[in-house]
Amino acid sequence: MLITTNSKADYYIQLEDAYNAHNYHPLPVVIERGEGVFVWDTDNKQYYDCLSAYSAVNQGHCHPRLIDALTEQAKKLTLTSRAFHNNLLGEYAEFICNYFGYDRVLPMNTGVEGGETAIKLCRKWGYEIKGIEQNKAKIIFVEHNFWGRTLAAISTSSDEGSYSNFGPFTPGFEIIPYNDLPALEKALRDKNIAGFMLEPIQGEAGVIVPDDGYLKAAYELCKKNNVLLIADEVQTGIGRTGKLLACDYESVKPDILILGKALGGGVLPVSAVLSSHEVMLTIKPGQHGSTFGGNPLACAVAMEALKIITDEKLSENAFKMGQIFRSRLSAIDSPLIETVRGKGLLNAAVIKPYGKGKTAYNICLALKDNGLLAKQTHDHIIRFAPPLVINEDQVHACCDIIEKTIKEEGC
Ligand code: IF1
Repeated sequence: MLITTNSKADYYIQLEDAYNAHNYHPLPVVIERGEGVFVWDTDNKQYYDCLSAYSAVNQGHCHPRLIDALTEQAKKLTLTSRAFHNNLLGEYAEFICNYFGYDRVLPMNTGVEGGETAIKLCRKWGYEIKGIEQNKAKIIFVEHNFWGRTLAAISTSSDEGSYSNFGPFTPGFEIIPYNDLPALEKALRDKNIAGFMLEPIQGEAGVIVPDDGYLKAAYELCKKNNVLLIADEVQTGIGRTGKLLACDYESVKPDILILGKALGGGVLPVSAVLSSHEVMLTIKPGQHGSTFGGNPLACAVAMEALKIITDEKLSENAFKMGQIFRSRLSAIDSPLIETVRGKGLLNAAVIKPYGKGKTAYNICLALKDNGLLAKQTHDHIIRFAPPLVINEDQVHACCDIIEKTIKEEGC
């Protein structure tokens, strides 16, 4: 295709536009290189990455230990399929089960595969252990959840853009309001409920932090009703919110834990579902799996990704840097900012249209021009989620850019 432009970025954008599905509307920036908290575009302009690929790059871009783990293993063995054993899967399974305190793991690749796996495990447990009548099992979800783009995932969505014209939808799901214990108590009276699946903090919904105690109380209600609590920590897990898991803030140990994104350190798609012997062993050989699930390359990378979180104390750093970040943003005196919220380094600024009716997208464009990349979620919320390796000077530099931009846009 003949593209006439003097700009490298424009060339790549036009090429992408000509040959890709239009299932995204990215910011007009073309990234070519990444290291730590920084990325550089095709004109070698540096940016602070305040999205971290939606929390998949918690360890920072191209972490040398991850690149080494990837390249060393890639020279030896990358994929055997599960038709045969390999020398890393057992070691990885033991490592990750001990790391998070679970009996067993079912390795998958993407976060949504983790969610699908959790639902299959929960239903199987519902029929074979809880004794729910065949094909009557239900799982409760919350409004404004996001756990991926598969048909099951969009069947639980309350966002029309996610499900419109993709029906018919998967049955057996109920949706209740988030952060609403009476609604959960009422829904749990149904004896066909097998599970309750939620994000401990809702990411895509706009970094919605539930009331203190909600998660713990929800867990207790599930226990009381013999229902499995399924925590989707694909985005909130692995240090992002200032603890290893967001569930750790309330000492809740979910019956089924879903991990993804930063489990692969932003280098490979790696997801995992962790649970007890009782739940996990309801799935027998041949009843679930995937070509790449548990591949040796992913095992090597995921073990290193988790070791980095511990060795570099990235959960603790996220906690401290997040406090600085929120206090700096909350101190910005601007009619544009309605509120700032989040935990650890999963934060959001809620923008209210002011005067020129600025949207969050406009501000993200201006932030880009000022050297910081962030993405809006919905029209009025900007998520700020830098890699967890960010240091105090870099947090202040990011906040200086945000403050400067907000003042310029809001004046
Ligand atoms: C896109 C959103 C975030 C997730 C949670 C499971 C998954 C995700 C809590 C599925 C994935 C990604 C998907 C990605 C953008 C991003 C996203 F904006 F779409 F909603 F982070 F908020 N559970 N979230 O956040 O994991 O299958 O993608 O590996 O679709 O563009 P996945």
